[in-house]
Amino acid sequence: MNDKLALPVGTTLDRFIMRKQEEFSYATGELSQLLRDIALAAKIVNREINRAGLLDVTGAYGQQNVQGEDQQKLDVIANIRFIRALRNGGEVCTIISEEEDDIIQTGNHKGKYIVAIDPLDGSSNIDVNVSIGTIFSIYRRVSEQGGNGTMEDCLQEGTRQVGAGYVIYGSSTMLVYTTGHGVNGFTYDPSLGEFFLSHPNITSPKTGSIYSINEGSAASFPEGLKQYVNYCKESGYSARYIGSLVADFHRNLLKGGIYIYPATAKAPKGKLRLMYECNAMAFIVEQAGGKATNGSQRILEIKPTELHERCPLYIGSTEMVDQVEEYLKAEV
Ligand code: AHM
Ligand code: MG
Repeated sequence: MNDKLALPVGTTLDRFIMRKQEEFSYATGELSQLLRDIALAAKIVNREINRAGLLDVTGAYGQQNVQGEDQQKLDVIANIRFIRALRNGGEVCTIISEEEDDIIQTGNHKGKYIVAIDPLDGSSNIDVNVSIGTIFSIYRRVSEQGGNGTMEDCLQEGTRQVGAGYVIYGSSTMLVYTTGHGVNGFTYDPSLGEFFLSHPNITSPKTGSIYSINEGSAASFPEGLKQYVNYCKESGYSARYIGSLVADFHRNLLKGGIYIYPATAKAPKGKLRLMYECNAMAFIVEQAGGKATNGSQRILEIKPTELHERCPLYIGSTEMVDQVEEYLKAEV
């Protein structure tokens, strides 16, 4: 799983991508270009986010997205920026976005790749200066090149991802990604306009003592989950919940912990989207040695049936996910 060739901390993202392309021969360089396009859009979105308070671009946009939630201006801006970068890059034939009802065709009929993206995750935190993120998954199209991508191209299982990552716009901005050969993290230096390798070969601690869950919905948690949360409290674990999946996931990935968004009365199928949030994080956590399930089934093996479907998410340190699954099983 780990990379053969360790590149030193401080290597630029561009150089890293180039060296990995040589090492793993994702031959033609198209995936490399796609990753660079995402990094470019991330820099632009980072700039917009940093200016948000000044430019009055936060706040509701007066429109709702397909999930019936208020769209924030920055959600819209991030959506436009990522789509534009991927369209201009030329490697992607089709995009699906959490912010759009339908498939987006880029017009790049020769593009080999499909991207699923949540352009700005953690939208309730935008207006209050708390960390937010971007999440993306990359798939190879299964349809013939030369035309638009199809629904079948878009609804592939998570196991078929060829790349996935997230950008966290936090106390620093970071890009963390995998192409199936381990996980690497890059920190953005705004003065130089470059991402630099800062977290090589990230591995998830086997266990931890942080649990991240919105306990406001505890009354409708599955019985086994209620008992697991009690166990966390009795064990003196730390409760940490930012309300931005990217930020909660990132902290737990580095420190050891579990993030849970279960089925609740308000969100009977869970809140998070399989295609835009769960699959990417599941690929990353597995590549780092962690685990992701919906409480019983491996996230990456769920066969998607619709673009915006939701699923419960139990993700993080392997032993913690195993343990909560034991509690859930015992309940039956
Ligand atoms: P969003 O994509 O609309 O921002 O929703 C996803 C977010 C996650 O980042 C976060 O973990 C979760 O929703 C928080 O939801 P809740 O406020 O119900 O706890
Ligand atoms: Mg989102």
